Amino acid sequence: MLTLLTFPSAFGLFSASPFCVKTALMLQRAGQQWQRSDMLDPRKMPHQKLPVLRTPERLVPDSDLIREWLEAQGADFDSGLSDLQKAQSRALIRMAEEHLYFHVVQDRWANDDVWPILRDTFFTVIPALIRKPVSNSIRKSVVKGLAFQGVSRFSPAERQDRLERDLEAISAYLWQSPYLMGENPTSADMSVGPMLAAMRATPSDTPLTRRIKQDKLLNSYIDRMEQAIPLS
Ligand SMILES: N[C@@H](CCC(=O)N[C@@H](CS)C(=O)NCC(=O)O)C(=O)O
Repeated sequence: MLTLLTFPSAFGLFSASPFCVKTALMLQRAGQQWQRSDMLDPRKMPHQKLPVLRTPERLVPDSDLIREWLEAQGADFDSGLSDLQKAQSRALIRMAEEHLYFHVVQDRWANDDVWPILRDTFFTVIPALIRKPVSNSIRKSVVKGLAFQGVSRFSPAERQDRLERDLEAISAYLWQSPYLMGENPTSADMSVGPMLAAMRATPSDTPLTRRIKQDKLLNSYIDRMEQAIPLS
């Protein structure tokens, strides 16, 4: 059986990581027999990140490479889509994973209100005595990564504006149909849905959680996705 190495469930989601949720959705959709194995420290993994799929032959890192592996086994997440829709889908996936994702990280790791909740969710396995210094040093490196990536260099208003433009682009699709590419969930939904769900689930009242929670269209889309491909 396939094993999905994933960050544990958190904030009411299958996993704190939208990439792990995406991969679980793809495994379900592909009709594979699989089980989850929770992990908190990915440093021994091929990319030092999760998700990773353990197949009978090897460890497959990265949700996109896992997608390719599943497609090589016969999965077709974009069945019936035109070449143009597949191209749009690729762009939406990149927007979610290479832009929106960093706003989720910023919201969770750089926010002093969220941090104590995050620390007590993610770092419980670290002995209480050293939990604070160890988790603070991990936080420091994540925050440094956000500065390197660039998202934390924008003012809150500029960040909100960048987000707004992406959310409007996603909404433009969802005004047309229940899922991004039509009547059924496809690969774009498996990236964008979990990313929006992660934004909504951050355990604090932030401009981003508020923005998503107040948006009927996006909220109902997140719920629809969760119901369309249930993850136990
Ligand atoms: N491109 C990767 C991104 C995965 C990723 O960023 N995973 C994060 C969690 S959401 C991670 O493992 N972070 C741990 C770290 O960077 O140390 C994918 O699509 O799987």
